[in-house]
Amino acid sequence: MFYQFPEDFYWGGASSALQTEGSDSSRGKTIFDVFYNLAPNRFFDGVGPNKLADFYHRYKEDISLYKAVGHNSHRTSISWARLIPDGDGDVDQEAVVYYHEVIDEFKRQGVTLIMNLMHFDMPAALQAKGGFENREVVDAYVRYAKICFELFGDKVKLWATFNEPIVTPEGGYLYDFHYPNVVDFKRAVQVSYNMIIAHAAAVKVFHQVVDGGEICTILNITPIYPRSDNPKDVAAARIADLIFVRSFLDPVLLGQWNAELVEFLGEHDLLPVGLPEDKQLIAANRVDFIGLNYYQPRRVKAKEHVPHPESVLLPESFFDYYEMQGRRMNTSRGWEIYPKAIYDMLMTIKNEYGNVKCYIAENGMGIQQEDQFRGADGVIDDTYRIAFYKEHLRYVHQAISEGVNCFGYHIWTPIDNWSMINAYKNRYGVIEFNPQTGERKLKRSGSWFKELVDANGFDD
Ligand code: BGP
Repeated sequence: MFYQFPEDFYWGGASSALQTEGSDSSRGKTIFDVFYNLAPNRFFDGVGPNKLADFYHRYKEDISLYKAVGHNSHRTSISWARLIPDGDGDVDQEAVVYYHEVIDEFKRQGVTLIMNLMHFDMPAALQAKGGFENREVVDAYVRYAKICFELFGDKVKLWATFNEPIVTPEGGYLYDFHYPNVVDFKRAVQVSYNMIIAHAAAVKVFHQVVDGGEICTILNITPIYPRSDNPKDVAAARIADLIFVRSFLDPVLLGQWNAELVEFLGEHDLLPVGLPEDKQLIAANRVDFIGLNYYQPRRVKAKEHVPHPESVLLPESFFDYYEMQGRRMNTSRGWEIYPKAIYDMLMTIKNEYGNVKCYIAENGMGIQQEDQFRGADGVIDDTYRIAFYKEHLRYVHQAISEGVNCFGYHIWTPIDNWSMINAYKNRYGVIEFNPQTGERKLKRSGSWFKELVDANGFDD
């Protein structure tokens, strides 16, 4: 069967400033520079945010490579700390020139840009003031957003406020995998709340400043399933769903907080502090479309012993092997591969959120020690990645045929890149990047992706 996608479908990939540009110029410090200085051993192989692919100097070549693998669209981000090194002060003019050049180059090469404002990379100077726990930092974010819209809004018409905003409270305030390494549920809730306010205020400014533009946020609303029919597991999965999915999805799409979540937080004395006008701000500033990142589902089981109320909230990640072509993919990211969840996620948007326009903003397969799959011709023979994409795209296709308003599919990520704490451990690219030599080289999946886009679909 041939899986045909709609006309003008957005095929492309995603990246972020912090993970690609490099810190060798005047960029201000971010929380990842601080974290790396404090604890380099928390980063895979001790590799920090200073060893990057140097998109900052090589962007023309890299955009050509995106084209070479067929991409007609791309999402990246502006580095807040590059544009405004201390987060809230002077705008760096070198950065303004740089981003204009990058945007122009995307246009010149015919790649439509979706520009994101923040991809986990809070400026260090603002984190020192409390990060998103501090309402003044919300104002600094809105100022940053406005500056970006004013500078670049006549050239870029599609924007995003955040990539996976839940990761900031989840990693920085709950599970200790990102700086500031706080573990405090109440503070995590306050950070989430303030980020939603920041988002809504940025959406408001966007519509005042950018003519004919559309703005989204990009959420990893990973579908959540109970591990069994046991009512305790079902109840735990519902709580995880409220916290990790509905917390952002409801305010950005419905313009209101999820009532069940508010009740739950109230019962556990976790309610955040806000201002009376916040409700109205959220209600009046819903997104124009939504970006959806999907990697793996969450499978939740209730803890048997619950010493603290929050313990029940911690879903355990589920490890699985991926069997493909006789190879046991135990080198993979360790994330379960469950393609149907991408369909479930899209159907949730259609059935529960008014079928708002959406696109898959990240989907990809991270492989460790990928070098072992290099063929005799020197090319990484990542047929497993091609199979992974096909399995997910079949479900995206099915969702579209059932009426989901999905206009694109972006992979994470075109060129292997550095990642916050995991550095170069998991390789996702359809183009190989060698961190030692700086060389870029198409993998087999890169050539396949180009064929996919040229045909606007695939045969299977
Ligand atoms: C997503 C993030 C990306 C990227 C990806 C892979 O959640 O938006 O920035 O990091 O995950 O993560 P990792 O490289 O840690 O496997």
